[in-house]
Order: sequence, then structure tokens, then C-alpha cells
Amino acid sequence: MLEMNGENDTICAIATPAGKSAIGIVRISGTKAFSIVQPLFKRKKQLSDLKTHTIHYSEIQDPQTEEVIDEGVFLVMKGPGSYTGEDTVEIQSHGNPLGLRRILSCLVKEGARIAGPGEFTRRAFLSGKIDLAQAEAVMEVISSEGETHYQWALSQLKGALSGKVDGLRKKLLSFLAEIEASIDFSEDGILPGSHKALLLGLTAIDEEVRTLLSEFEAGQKIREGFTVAIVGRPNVGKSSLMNALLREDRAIVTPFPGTTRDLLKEWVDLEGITVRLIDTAGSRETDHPIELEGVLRGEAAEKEADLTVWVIDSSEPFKKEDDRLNERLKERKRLVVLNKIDLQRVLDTKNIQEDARLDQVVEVSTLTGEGIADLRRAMKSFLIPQAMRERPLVALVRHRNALERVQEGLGRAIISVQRYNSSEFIAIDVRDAIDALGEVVGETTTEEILDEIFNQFCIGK
Ligand SMILES: Nc1nc2c(ncn2[C@@H]2O[C@H](COP(=O)(O)OP(=O)(O)OP(=O)(O)O)[C@@H](O)[C@H]2O)c(=O)[nH]1
Ligand SMILES: [Mg+2]
Repeated sequence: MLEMNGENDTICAIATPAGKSAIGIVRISGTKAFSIVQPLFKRKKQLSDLKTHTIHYSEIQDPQTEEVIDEGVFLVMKGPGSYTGEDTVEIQSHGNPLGLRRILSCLVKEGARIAGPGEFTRRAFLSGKIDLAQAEAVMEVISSEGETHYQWALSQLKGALSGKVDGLRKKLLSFLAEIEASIDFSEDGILPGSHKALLLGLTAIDEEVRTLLSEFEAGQKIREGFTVAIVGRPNVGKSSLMNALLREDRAIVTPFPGTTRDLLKEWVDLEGITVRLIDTAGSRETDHPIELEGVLRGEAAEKEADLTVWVIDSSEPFKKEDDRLNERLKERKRLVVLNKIDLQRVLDTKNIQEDARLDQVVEVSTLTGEGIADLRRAMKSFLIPQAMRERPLVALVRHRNALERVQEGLGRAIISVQRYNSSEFIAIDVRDAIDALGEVVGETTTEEILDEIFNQFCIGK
């Protein structure tokens, strides 16, 4: 088990944000939690005698002056059943930083130490209450912005990724046992009977790791936000669509083609996912230097976008600019929006639907709002396909890096098996893969990695 300086001392921190609130919480955890808090607890009862997970009202006193500094409730949670696994007290008092700091300084005088960032959760990890991937999820639950990010963090906290990683690890460990047994039995190779099964087994695990890695980008975007560019020829209603998705009158809309010049970027919550929308200048050939610059910026935005929403005006024929856009956007992830369906349909959709990639067409009217809800859902499904939502998503760089090492180890092991290399070599590579999987859940880790992770936490968590 990893040791850290002062691991056994008792820590305390204010767990609620700086500022005034209805209630403020001071948290204390460690072997001396009860004896340190006792002198602040004005009642006769001994905290250590109280039943675990019970709440007790009391005035809060300064042990040195016996002055009452506040009143509140004391939550008594005994180890190992507490969050940290240690004896813990949470004092809930009025949410004024003046009082909370006073309580904290009394606790320090009684022998507690102010906790470092994430130290409560670090202790939860060190005492085996949660694994490292779950500890990281705690921070994500606190910091998540959109509903999807939040749900992802919760599922990781519940152990979705840990369970997956543990499963893979157990399979590899049983293969390793087999390989190691064969080292004892045969001199220059693994047992012929298990050769094929081993190859199939390692390949299947490799495939699962590959799937996890292939979804990393989407996972990362769930945390950081996706980028969606709205493009189309002038006057088709791009800015109107931007406003409809933002639910506010943000972009300038006029009946004159060439209204939008600069890129307009706005964050929006799209069905629970965080998206940066970019409204672009209408794409057409132009000699006007300002408009040309706008068109070029629009093209650059397409390149960085995770999804391009291509707006077409259904009340007009398919024009030469639409054709050019169709060509240009062929290789992009795109979704077609037929706008202005409140007007007489003039567009012959046959022209655009010949291209198989255009099977996803959403019909809308930004004027009446028709189809906008469908478009939101279509955009979300495009960015995070349903199947992906049901799997544990890898979204942290640390996990990605570890899984890449798993894949390297597995790749080497698979080649060795194919070449009938010595079991000892295969065992080394499989062990590397197992260790790298262990890094994700913190089974194998270092003090530096823990510092790096927990330093990103807030104090009091
Ligand atoms: N009838 C109808 N008119 C619309 C609809 N959406 C946009 N318009 C009108 O179309 C015109 C152009 O709208 P914009 O949103 O400025 O179009 P744009 O694509 O941003 O145009 P540029 O910035 O010039 O490229 C305006 O007069 C809008 O009111 C719609 O769904 N129905
Ligand atoms: Mg515009």
C-alpha cells in the first residue's frame, strides 16, 4: 500500500464553497477525529460513544475560551464505513465563512491539519473504498457541465470503466497463469493445446481495448465540448438556425445575402451535451475582400468541427454554390438541414440525395420552429451514437495512455504467440498489458501519479 506523508494524521477542511450560503460544512477525518472535535461539541455526550452515521445538534464552542461561536449539527461516521474509511465528523453550521474559518482554526489548535486538495478522496482510495478511476470520477461529478458529462461521471463513479478494466485484467491474469504453467511444462514453447485458445483470447481482448480507445475522442469531447459548424450558401438561414438552437436572438439576420461576415461562436447545451456552435459567412465566390475573408474563415471552421450542419434553402432550386459545397463537404461528417419548409417547396431533393452520405436530412423552419427539436436530437445522435452511450467511455488522457500501453503489450504478445515464441517472452508482454490495465484503476501506481490526480481536486473533497 502506498504511504504518504502524514497519512495517519487527522485532516480538516471547509467543504462548501467560499461565500455565504444557508449551510456550511467543515469536515474532519482521521484516527483522532472524535477526540479533536470533542472539545468543540458543547454537549456532554462522547462523540466516540455515539452510533455511527448519526446526527447530533449542539452549540459549537471555542475550546480555549469556551465562547459559543455557532451552532449546528455534527454528523458522526465511524471508520471503515465512512467515505474516507476513517473516523469522520462533518459539522454543518451556518454558511458564513467567518464562522466556518473560526471552527477550522479551533480544530487546528486541537491538533488537526488543514487538508490538501482531494485529500479526503485520496484517503478513500488509499483505504480501498474506491479505485483510482472512481476517485477521478468524483472530481468529474463535481466539475461536469452538461447532463451527458455528468451522467458519464456518475457511471464511472459507480464503476462502469473499472468493472470493464477489471474484467479484462482477470481474463489476462488467467491467460498469464496458463502461460506461466506452460513454462514449467515445456522447454521451448507453450502447450500446443492452448495455443489457439490463447491467440483467440488475446485477440478478443485486444479488440475490446481497441473499441475503448476508438471512443476516446468522443469521451473527451463529452468533457470538453463538441464543435459544430453551420455552413451553407448565403441567405439560406444559417444565422436564423444558430439563433433557433441558442434560443436567443444572437446573430444578425437580414434578407440580404452576405449578412454574416465574421465567425460567431457560442456555447449551447444541446440535449445535455455541450456544443460550441459556429455560424459562418455564406459560402460563395466573391471578389469582396471582407466577404472573402469571411468565407475562408468559414472553411477553416468546417475543418475543426466535429460535425458540419449544411443548411439548404428548400424554397429555392439547388444552386451552383450548393453543388460546390456538396463537393467540398463530401468527406466531412455532415448533416443536411432543409430550411424554410414553411414556404413552397422548390428544391428537388433528388439532386442532393444521390450522394449516399446525405441520408440524414432534417427538415426545419427556423421561422416557425418546426423540426428544430428533431434537429437537436439528430445532432446529438450524430455526435454520440446510442451504442456508445451504453458503453463505458474512456474520456481521460491518463486512461487513454494506459490503454495504449495495454494494446502495445497485447500486440507484442499476439505476435509472439503467432511465432510460437517462448512462453517466457509471451508472459512478459502479457504482464505489461496487465500492469497497464492496473494503472487505470490504480492497482499499479506511483506517488507522483496520485499527486498529479489529487492536486486537481478542490480542498475539502
Ligand atoms: N420563410 C422563412 N424564412 C426564413 C427561414 N429561415 C430564415 N429565413 C429568412 O431568410 C433570410 C436569411 O436568413 P439568415 O439567417 O440571415 O441567413 P444566412 O444563411 O445566415 O445568410 P448569410 O449570413 O447572408 O449567409 C432572412 O430574411 C430570414 O428571415 C425560414 O425557416 N422560413
Ligand atoms: Mg448569417
